[in-house]
Amino acid sequence: MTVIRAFETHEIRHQKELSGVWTFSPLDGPRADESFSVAVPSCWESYPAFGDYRGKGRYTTQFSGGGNLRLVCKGVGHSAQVLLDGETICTHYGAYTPFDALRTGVADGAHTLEIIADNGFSEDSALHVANDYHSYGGITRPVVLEWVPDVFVQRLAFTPCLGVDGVWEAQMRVTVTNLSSREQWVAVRATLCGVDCDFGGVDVPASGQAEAEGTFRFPQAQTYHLSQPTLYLLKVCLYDGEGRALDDLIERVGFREVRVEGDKILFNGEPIRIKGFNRHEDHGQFGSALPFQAMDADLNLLLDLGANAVRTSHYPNDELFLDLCDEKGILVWEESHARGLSEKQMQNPNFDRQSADCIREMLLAHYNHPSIFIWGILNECASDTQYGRSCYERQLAQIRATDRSRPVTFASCKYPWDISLDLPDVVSFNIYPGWYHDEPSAQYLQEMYEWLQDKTPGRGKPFIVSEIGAGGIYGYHVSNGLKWSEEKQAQILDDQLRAVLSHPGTAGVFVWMFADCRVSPENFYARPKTMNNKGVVDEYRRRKLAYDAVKAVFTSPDYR
Ligand code: ADA
Repeated sequence: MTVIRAFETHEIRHQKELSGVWTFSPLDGPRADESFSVAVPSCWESYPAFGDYRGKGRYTTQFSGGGNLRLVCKGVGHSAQVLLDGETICTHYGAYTPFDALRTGVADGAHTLEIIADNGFSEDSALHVANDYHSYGGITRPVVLEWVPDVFVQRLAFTPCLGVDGVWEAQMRVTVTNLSSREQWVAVRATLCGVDCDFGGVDVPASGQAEAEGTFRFPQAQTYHLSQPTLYLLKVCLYDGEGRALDDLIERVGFREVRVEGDKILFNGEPIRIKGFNRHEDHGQFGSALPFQAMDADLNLLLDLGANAVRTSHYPNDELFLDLCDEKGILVWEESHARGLSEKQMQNPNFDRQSADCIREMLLAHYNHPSIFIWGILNECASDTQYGRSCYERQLAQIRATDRSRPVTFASCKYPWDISLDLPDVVSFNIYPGWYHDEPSAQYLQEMYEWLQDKTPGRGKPFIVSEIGAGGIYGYHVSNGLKWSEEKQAQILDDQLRAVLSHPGTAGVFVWMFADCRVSPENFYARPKTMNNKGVVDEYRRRKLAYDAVKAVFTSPDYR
């Protein structure tokens, strides 16, 4: 079985992981309606017969039980229709965020669960489009079945804050759902760091939700430092009038603060210097459905490379990956889904709704991860047009309405035309000197920096170089300076990295990218092997010369 989270999320609520062997039937193409046994989670591209399948596929399994059932899907690529005993119980768009379906009073006995996944491109899909990464198909993250009582904990939001006397405090909000048709009273209590947190009682309206809020002090709490990432289990429990425990939810939290001051990003009051990597959820063997061990191995390579940060380009990641970042003290730039959309693509009638859903689901699911230090949106979209700007404005406002405890940013490539740099807290640019053009890195960066400071409202804000990079094909060795060789890639990265890290005006850099990834075949003409080959390791994590080049810079005493 797979691992769902890096810690137990319930001691009271009964959960059953539905990972395992399911039946898969493609609904389109020459093998339509044939049946195959497949692993869940997985991508259908991992099966030789479906390596390039684009369309719909039906996944089927059975389970037994009854009562109030909550089905949680951590990720289905990219659209899902979920059916219980033949009846649709929910639909969802977007491969990279979790969703759930609730069914009350289900009769005891055997049940059939079907999930129809669809990775097709059409006007209906504004975010999953032919792109410089692959929109894999299938149930790509775990599926979990939960038995919930009539009143249960929907979610829990934890916001730490350092008190004036140096003692950690936290504001907590518990959302409680009532499935029954009458109002219900419950008491809400939590434990954290040896403190009992009493939220009092809440009346939860029939078929509705209520919130319990409180701010508590934690004199024993140790600060979450990147070098010593101390994590605590926060256990919330609901009780009825007789003091009987009804339901629980456990989150894992850390006490730390992120703040922007002038052109610095402060983590617990100290300026951070980002030495990071962009990473796609992609692996030669597993597609986007990386197992726990492969995620862990990726992060171990990142640490070996001397990196301290990862950008989840260009979509929210599996929460298990975020759990591991929390544990290892790796900073995370988490990004909502969108890459390189033109103004016309942003005008797709589904764009606003699909983006807003993705952002909402990302924030609700990932709010408590201490490693996430910044939220990003809309990589390289139309921040240079009025219409595009209005989308950036809306999306940043949506994030700030939920989370004021982290800065927000977007990675732009619109130098020198960007008209949206007044909007984010942190300004970020993707640059490729030496790869897409020949201007020397240091000179190009300095020109951009002067333009930012002299001509834009981005002046004085922290500035991250969110991408630098160059292509290199694993095993292609020539020393005549030709592009795509490992030698040339290593040389360009060395030059770009030294230019960025020695520039006093930047808060740091994210290398594009960690590992080679597959791209949509529709983009193959600019991408040898139908891959984006800018990884410092290839899709099987074999090291290129760039690995040692980046490691040498990241670990050099010159760039502490
Ligand atoms: C962009 C983009 C990446 C990738 C990269 C490249 O900056 O953000 O997704 O496409 O360029 O490889 O050119």
